[in-house]
Amino acid sequence: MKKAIITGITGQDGSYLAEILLKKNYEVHGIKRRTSLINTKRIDHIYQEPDLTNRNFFLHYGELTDFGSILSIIQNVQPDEIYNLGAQSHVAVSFDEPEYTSDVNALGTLRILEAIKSLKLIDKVKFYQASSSELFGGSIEIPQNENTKFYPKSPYAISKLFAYWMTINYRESYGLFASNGILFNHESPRRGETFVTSKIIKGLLNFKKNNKILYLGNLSAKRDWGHAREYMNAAWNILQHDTPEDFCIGSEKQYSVKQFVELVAKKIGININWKGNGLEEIAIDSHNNTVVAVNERYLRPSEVDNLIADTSKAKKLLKWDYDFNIEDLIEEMIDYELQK
Ligand code: NAP
Ligand code: G4F
Repeated sequence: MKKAIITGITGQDGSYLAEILLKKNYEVHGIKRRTSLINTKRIDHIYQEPDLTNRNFFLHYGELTDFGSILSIIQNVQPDEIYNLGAQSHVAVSFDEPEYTSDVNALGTLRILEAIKSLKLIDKVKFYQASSSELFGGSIEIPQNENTKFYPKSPYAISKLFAYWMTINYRESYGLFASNGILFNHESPRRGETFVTSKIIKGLLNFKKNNKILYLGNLSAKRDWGHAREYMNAAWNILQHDTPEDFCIGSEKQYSVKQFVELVAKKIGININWKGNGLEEIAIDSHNNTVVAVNERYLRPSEVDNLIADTSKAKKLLKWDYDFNIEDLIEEMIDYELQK
């Protein structure tokens, strides 16, 4: 039975990846940091009591900022695969907490790589790094692929750039099987509520129920949004490839934040029209109520305008075949909220 460690097990992606690996008969070890309130909602359905016989799912307290905790978990588990999904993953927050973001995302990755090397596990472990399309940031090349020049535009993206290159450096310097999945935005019912897709869905449902205005930031940013579960299958595939390599994973389709609002509004039966420009832009419903307005608070000091994936390499080498459309994704997210 293969053993895998997942950092970021309590996050959106960690929870999907854990399900996928358990189905493939892995022994899964998740690293979770201590929180004052229990935050295992996304993995409660796969949790196993400590006294269960034949357990194959384990949680370990650990912190990406704490080398000792990372080292001892890797030493005790002796994993075959490590998926580094843990991160301060919010781009806007990274402008407020650039040092912490770098400590977790950049140095956290280095700590894992160094632990693998110190424990002499270079020939045993395969390492997956959760890299991001944010690396492309201000790139003018459309669509973006593995050869597109990086132009990170936030402390988050810069921390991920360090981790990206450190992953390649351990591959080239020491022969570690280490790969970057450069994933474009991916969403699901488990998406954190401060990311724009989840915020829009919850916000428009709230408008429908309570007539409360949804405040957003930049409406014209364009993203390539896919489904997190499908992308975690790709993460697993990346580590099963014959050689360690870096892959772009996305849907190859693009929508603006404004278009996403329109799609959600249509699905839940709010008829909207846009009025005004820039900070004054609003969406109104057929009774002239304001549904969406812009609030400066949600604008970023620097923005990534235009992301869309070219996944030719993954299609060819990993047989990446993504056919989930955005409307189905939105429907799944809305249904989940309504069931709650
Ligand atoms: P997420 O929902 O924010 O989950 C992040 C996970 O990291 C959570 O489990 C979080 O724990 C954990 N974490 C945060 N700080 C930590 C620390 N100091 N030590 C240990 N664990 C820590 O993010 P996600 O959407 O699942 O994304 C997974 C990874 O993919 C991240 O690295 C993200 O940057 C990257 N990525 C995401 C996307 C996307 O569109 N979702 C695209 C490209 C790349 P808590 O639950 O305690 O907060
Ligand atoms: O949903 P977002 O916060 O995601 P963002 O910044 O693209 O980052 C996500 O995807 C990356 C992959 O490309 C990951 F690496 C990263 O970890 C994270 O998962 O914002 C999407 C767009 C941005 O342009 C933002 O400015 O939506 C715009 N936006 C407009 N109003 C807003 C809002 N974003 C948020 N979070 N909240 C708003 O009110």
